[in-house]
Parts: sequence; C-alpha cells; structure tokens
Amino acid sequence: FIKEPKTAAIVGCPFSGGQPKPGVDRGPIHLVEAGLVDQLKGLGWEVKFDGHHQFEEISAQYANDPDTGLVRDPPIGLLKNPRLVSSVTESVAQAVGSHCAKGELPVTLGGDHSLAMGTISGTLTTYPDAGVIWVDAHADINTVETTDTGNIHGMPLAFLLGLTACDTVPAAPNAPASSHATQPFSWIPSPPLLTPSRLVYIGLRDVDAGEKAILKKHGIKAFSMHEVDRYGIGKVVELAMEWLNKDYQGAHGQRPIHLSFDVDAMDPTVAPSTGTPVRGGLTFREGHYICEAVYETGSLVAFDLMEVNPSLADAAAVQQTVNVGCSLVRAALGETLL
Ligand code: B3U
Ligand code: MN
Ligand code: MN
Repeated sequence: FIKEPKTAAIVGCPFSGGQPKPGVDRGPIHLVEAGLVDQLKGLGWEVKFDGHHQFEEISAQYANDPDTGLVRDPPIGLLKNPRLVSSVTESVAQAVGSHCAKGELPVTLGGDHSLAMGTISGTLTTYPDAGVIWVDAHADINTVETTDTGNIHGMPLAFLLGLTACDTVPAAPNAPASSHATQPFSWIPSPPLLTPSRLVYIGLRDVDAGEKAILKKHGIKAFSMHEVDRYGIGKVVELAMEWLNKDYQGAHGQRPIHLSFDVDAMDPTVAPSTGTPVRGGLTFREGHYICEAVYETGSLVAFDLMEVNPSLADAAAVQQTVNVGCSLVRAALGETLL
C-alpha cells in the first residue's frame, strides 16, 4: 500500500477541544521536539513534516466574540465545542486523506482522540475497505444519547459508524455560516464508510454501560485487558487481524489497517502523562508488540498516537510518556523488525 521510497508524513495536531483538560494540545510539539522526525529517518523512512497544523483560523471562528462576549459554539445538548471539533476534524480528514492518496503513511500526533474522526475519515477516502484497530482504555463510542460527559473524545467512533448525529440547530449568532455551525459532523459521509465489523478494540478497561450496550448490539469485536491476560498479546493481535480479514476478498488479501493508539491504553506506570489514566493497562512490551505486529503484516496505512498530555505530571513523568510515545511510533514503523 505504501509507495517506495517509503514516506511517513507527520500530521501534528495540537488540539484539545474534544475534552476539558488543557495541555493535550502540547503533545505533538513535545513528541517532535524529542526528535521523532530524525528517529523515523533513522529507520530508513523519508519523513515529511511541515510544522504542526495550526487550527487558528477555525478556533478564531468559534471563539467567543471578544467584544460582545457572544458564544459562537454553545453546547448542543451535553456536547461541548461541537462546531469547533467538527471543523477541525474535517480539516484533519483532508490532510490525512491527501497523504494516503499519495501512498504516504500519515502519522497523526494528538491532541485528543476526537481527532480520529478526521484521521480515519481521511484513511477511508483512499482505502474504503480499511479496518480499524483502536487501542485504548476507553471505547470512545458514546452517542449523543449515552454520553455522560459531553466530551467528544469519548464519541468519535459513534460518529464514524453513523450511530449518532447532531440535530440541525440554528446557527449561533456571529458564527460562520457553514454546516459545522448548524449540523456538526454532517460532513462525515452517510452511509458511513466505517462499519462495525471492520473495527476491533484492544486494551479496554473503562467502558460506560451505554457503550457496552452499543458494542453488544452491533457485535463489535473487543479484546479488553481481560482477553489480553487470558490469551496473551500475541494471540490477541492474531485474532484481531483474523477478525478483520475473515471475509475479505480484496486485492492484497489483507485489509489496509488504520491503527489508532490512545496512549492511555498503556498502564499509567508506563505512560502517566495523559488526561484519563486507568490502572491495569498494557505493559511497555504489550503496547509495542501491537505496533510491531501490525507493521509486520505490511498492511498498516495510517497510525495515530493520541492523548499525550505533557502538562499532567512532573517533568520526569512527562519525559517518560513522550519517550514511550516516540517509541510506539517507531515500533509502528518497523524499528524492532530484524
Ligand atoms: N467514557 C467516558 C470517559 C472517557 C472516554 N475517553 C476518555 N475518557 N479519554 C466519556 O467521557 O465518554
Ligand atoms: Mn481514546
Ligand atoms: Mn482513552
């Protein structure tokens, strides 16, 4: 899938609007400052990086009016920053999609996990039959009806799968006239490009009751930490790949894979600096093994590393988390293969 010379495109997304804690927008900056670009070049990849995406124009459009105090992006139901997140994720979809179309491997650095609405949409425009492996402590599949927090980083898969939508609302005063203002996320194609049978989870351990019902209803395959303990990570990745390819007839014999990795899938002792750590997570090796094994199949077409938040721990813990983040990206780009 990836053309020679193998090119990785870093898509830095300093964005935190899908959740309330400041700092996660600094994640990509720290990862790049730690030397990620040169590290990937050292693995033999050509690396494109034109600086982090600046969502300034979009953020300015939806920021409260400084003069009148008008709120341009009021909540819709519980959902916070819906227009902003919708607009940012659509622009991420375009960036990621253009890299995929050129045969490059987009490596998107978050930022919060709402960004994956953009990354996965971008991948699916080039690879409509791609499978998604979602590595996370959380299922991120709340709908407008089930969300308790209204944080959109807990909802991206519900939008991608067409399981939820925002109602059409009157444009907020002074907001730009666009579909983002009146019906956020209506840019996501309907019928959806992603289907429940092409999604597999690894690492779950904090899933809301409403989300469990959604997983059950749609028969979505999930390997929680319980299955990681029972089968071991080697078997889990094998079963995940088998599931995604079980009735696939396409050209390469294997679906293209989009690997979306939330750093909070890792145990907090391994990656402490993240917004919603949950104990009992993946070990250093288990996390890396997932990345290595998916790369080894030759079908990885896009990788996300999300939710590194450099402002939630002391300097040593931040450094540790950033280093683990870089190391997961290297593993996904073949570092440990001999
Ligand atoms: N399921 C909860 C918590 C959560 C989801 N993703 C993260 N936290 N990082 C929610 O807010 O939807
Ligand atoms: Mn997540
Ligand atoms: Mn998570």
